[in-house]
Amino acid sequence: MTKTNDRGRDCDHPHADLLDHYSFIIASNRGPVTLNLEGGELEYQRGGGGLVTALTALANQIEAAWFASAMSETDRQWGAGQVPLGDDSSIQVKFVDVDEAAYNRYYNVISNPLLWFLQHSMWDYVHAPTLTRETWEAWEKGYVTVNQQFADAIAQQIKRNARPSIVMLQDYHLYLAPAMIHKRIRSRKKYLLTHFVHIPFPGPDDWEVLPEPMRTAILEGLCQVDLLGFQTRNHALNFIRSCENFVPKARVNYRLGRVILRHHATYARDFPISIDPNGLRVQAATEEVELYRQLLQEQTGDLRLILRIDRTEPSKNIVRGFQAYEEMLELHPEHCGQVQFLAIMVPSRLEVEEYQTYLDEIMAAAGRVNARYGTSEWEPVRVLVGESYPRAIAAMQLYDVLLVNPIADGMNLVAKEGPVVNQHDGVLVLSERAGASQQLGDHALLIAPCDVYATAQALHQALTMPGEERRQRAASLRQAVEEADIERWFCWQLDEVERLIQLRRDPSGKAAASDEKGSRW
Ligand code: GDG
Repeated sequence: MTKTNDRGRDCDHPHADLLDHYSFIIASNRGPVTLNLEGGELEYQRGGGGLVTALTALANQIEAAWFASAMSETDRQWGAGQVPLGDDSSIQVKFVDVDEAAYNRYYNVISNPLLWFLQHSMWDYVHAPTLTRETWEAWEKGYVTVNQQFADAIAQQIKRNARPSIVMLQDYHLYLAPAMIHKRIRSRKKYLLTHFVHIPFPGPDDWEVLPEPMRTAILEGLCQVDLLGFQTRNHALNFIRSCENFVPKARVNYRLGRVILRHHATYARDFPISIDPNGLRVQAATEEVELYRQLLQEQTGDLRLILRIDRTEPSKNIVRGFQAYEEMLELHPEHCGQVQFLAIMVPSRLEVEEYQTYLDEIMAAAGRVNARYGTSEWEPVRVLVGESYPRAIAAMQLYDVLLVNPIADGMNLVAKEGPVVNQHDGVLVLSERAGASQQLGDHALLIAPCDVYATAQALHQALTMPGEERRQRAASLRQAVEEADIERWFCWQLDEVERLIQLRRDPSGKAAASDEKGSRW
């Protein structure tokens, strides 16, 4: 029987002591649920995106307060409380009541059109970005303002917590919050700051495009974090390189993965994010998923299935995916009438002009393939636009080929979820610029995302691969995901957090010696 302590926690947990003596604070732009008020009844809908998938899997393990932007009047009025997460778990959510105009500038001018595009190297520099007076206003009266509101709310929570706090900030929306929290609470005895960057972190050449005051605020802000996590080792190195280039007072040490600025050390590490395979299997076994699976199966019939699941997001490279499929049908016409490309698209950021345009381009590219190759009996491409995680899981059970071809992606969780629930020994065709390729590349068919021809050949290779090779690859993918699941992601961070706490207590002790060895870096 598992031993539990007075807080109901598994005593055998490798970090049981840490979990018991610290309070956790998570902060991200988007919370784990969206609230809807339906006929006076409050409904909770699971939030979209990979960050939510990953972090909700942790909710079972830690007692945490999760700060997120209020997105609606319902969120604002509801304010704070415990929310259910689907299974038996729940988490305390606190909405930060951000001013609507400030939020719009922070999200729709700075975070997405500027930082997201910069970090995914998605610009055609002849035309973009063009920073205008509006951009500067959005920086000062949007990005700075919202970060300050988060920092104030978090600082208050740190002060309220009886135990010291471990603050886990998430992603590019909150780059300025660490320095602002530190301004509010000078003594670091009350808290330790971690920040995890879910998207790629480019090197100095990309950051150079941002005006100096913005770049400095971001990099110096991140230098107030104690433990800075990235999806890949390269991203962590890019952070150190960027500090070396643009923060003149920073002292960087590549061997230790450390940047020191004004006597404060920031450790940069790679913690490849993952999924909760058991939780996913439980969801996959629900009646709702079963019904979707039956429906999808009826619609697909005997056709082989190529699947992709993404937010309607330019970095996901959806249009080139259809072009590659079209090229495959041209090069290998034997697949005509035998295969269907199912694209499940989750609407995303449609308030940003580029995203609306991209959705139009997606529909046009799919329509083009259907117009060219479709017959009265065969629809080569089916696009399903809408939100339904159960439907996404059902589709993942059925694919023969999963196409994940982003131009750039921090990790890509679909590449990890698919192999866990798939029932057809499906082959993964994976972009070498997705973080997931670091762990899964050996067992997938790797492609350069801009190479439509090679992607077409990879799709053909996947569809014609002998059964035994499919089985082996599928088993290896599953194993790689199981071995480095979301629990490992969390534990890697806690290992480092414990080491940093030791280092604070005893700067010349054992933790310092492991620092010299570079710990797991
Ligand atoms: C960022 C980084 C990084 C699918 N359909 C629905 C739905 N999904 C789930 C998927 C998957 C998740 O959403 C999307 O994961 P990605 O990894 O592709 O995510 P991004 O949103 O781009 O997220 C990414 C991730 O953060 C985690 O660090 O991997 O690189 O860009 O789990 O199955 N979710 C909901 N409704 C659907 O219809 N709610």
